[in-house]
Amino acid sequence: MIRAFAAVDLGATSGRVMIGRVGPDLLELEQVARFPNGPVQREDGLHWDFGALCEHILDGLAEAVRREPAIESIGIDSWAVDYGLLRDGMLLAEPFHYRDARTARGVEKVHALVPFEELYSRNGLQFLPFNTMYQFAVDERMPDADTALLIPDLLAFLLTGARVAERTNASTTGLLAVHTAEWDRDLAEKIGVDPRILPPLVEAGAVIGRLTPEVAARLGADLPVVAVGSHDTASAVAAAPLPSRESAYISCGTWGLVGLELDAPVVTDAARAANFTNELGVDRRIRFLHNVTGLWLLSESVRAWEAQDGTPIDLPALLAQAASVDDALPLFDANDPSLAAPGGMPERIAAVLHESGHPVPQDRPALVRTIVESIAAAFADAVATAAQLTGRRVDAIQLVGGGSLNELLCQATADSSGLPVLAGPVEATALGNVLVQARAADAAPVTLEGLRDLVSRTHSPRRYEPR
Ligand code: LFR
Repeated sequence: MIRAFAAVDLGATSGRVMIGRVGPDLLELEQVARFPNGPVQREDGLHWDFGALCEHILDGLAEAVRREPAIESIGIDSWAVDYGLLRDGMLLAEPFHYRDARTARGVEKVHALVPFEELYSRNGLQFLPFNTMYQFAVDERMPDADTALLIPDLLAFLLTGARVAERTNASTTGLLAVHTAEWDRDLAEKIGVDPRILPPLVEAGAVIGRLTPEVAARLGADLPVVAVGSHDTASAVAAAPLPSRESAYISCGTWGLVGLELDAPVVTDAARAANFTNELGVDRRIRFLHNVTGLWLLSESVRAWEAQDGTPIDLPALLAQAASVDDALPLFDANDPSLAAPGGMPERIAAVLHESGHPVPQDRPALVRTIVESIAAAFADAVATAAQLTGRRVDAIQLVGGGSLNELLCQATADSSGLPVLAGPVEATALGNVLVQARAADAAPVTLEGLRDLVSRTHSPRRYEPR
């Protein structure tokens, strides 16, 4: 029998609503809606256009139910760390975008109260200036709030009225204790955050609640919302059909999340110095990984060129031109902090190259090639570091997400790492979302390995050998 589920999957540049169909030998997605997403500049900084996102999601879900009346539940995943504050069930302000510059003040404030070494030993998180705890520390609305909800939990609240914190995403806040996976209330207090705003934690697979009567009427169905690996990276890794326990993964979209799946966290001095994170995965696996700036560098460059030209850019054509550039090209540090904010990306990259004494590629194909090769070099570096920090001998890299369609990037990653790259599935995040819902409904295997086996039987990867 074929069972159906709805997945809401929000990335930093676009969002999707999908229907997922699952059977003993079947795992399929049907895209119902796709809408753009991105930072919007408001008077007080960079935000997400949350009102527009909600409308797109509700319209998309209504269309999904119209197309597939057998849908059994809804699951929501998104990028991590960002949140909304509630008071008496009302959203106090539009959620900020994690690339807003105010987080720098949050970092200073928190580190003055609790040094980074202590933070790392408690939460196991790599330093990223936008981790939720830094945002909380400078949020002017905090004193008025009674609840803080991360984006997928906030959406689930708007759909059901239930307030929970799904664990995989909670692990990106900085306030989840790495060894117990419970809120570190003492740490919250130390940085001036009232722990009462932190909602009860739930596991991926738990039912969050049923749709409110208003939402059910709008969608034309009364459905439960089920917690999935609500951090998009957790869902992507859950559906990454790793060929063995020794394989590394790269979940490549706006970011490239590069690492290994472990059973227990690694919070050594070396892991801290290498800035490796211990985020929680589905079934409490540890996502031991490092954030590499991924396709953001490319999408922001394309956005700048489109604004300059006043016409859309044909990215596949540009990538094909980039592939045939044969001059030796300079590499830059993809993780340079000056590349984190939106706007003017080609010039920022040129400045980074210039400062490190490298020539700046003169045309777009050459710059695109430099970008792709630099991302691949950073990927290879992170894989090697992950292997070193854990003592594993990595045998292959499973590259999932949008980046798996970028042949130049996949080949360059194989070449730079000296390892085979298995590319796909492109929609790993939505698949992971659907699979966890299906498992909760007894419509899919019980273990993570069983779920991944279904992915590998239904989505064969493309293999790139190192050259
Ligand atoms: C990927 C991702 C990363 C997280 C970054 C910011 O979409 O969720 O895992 O570090 O976005 O939330």
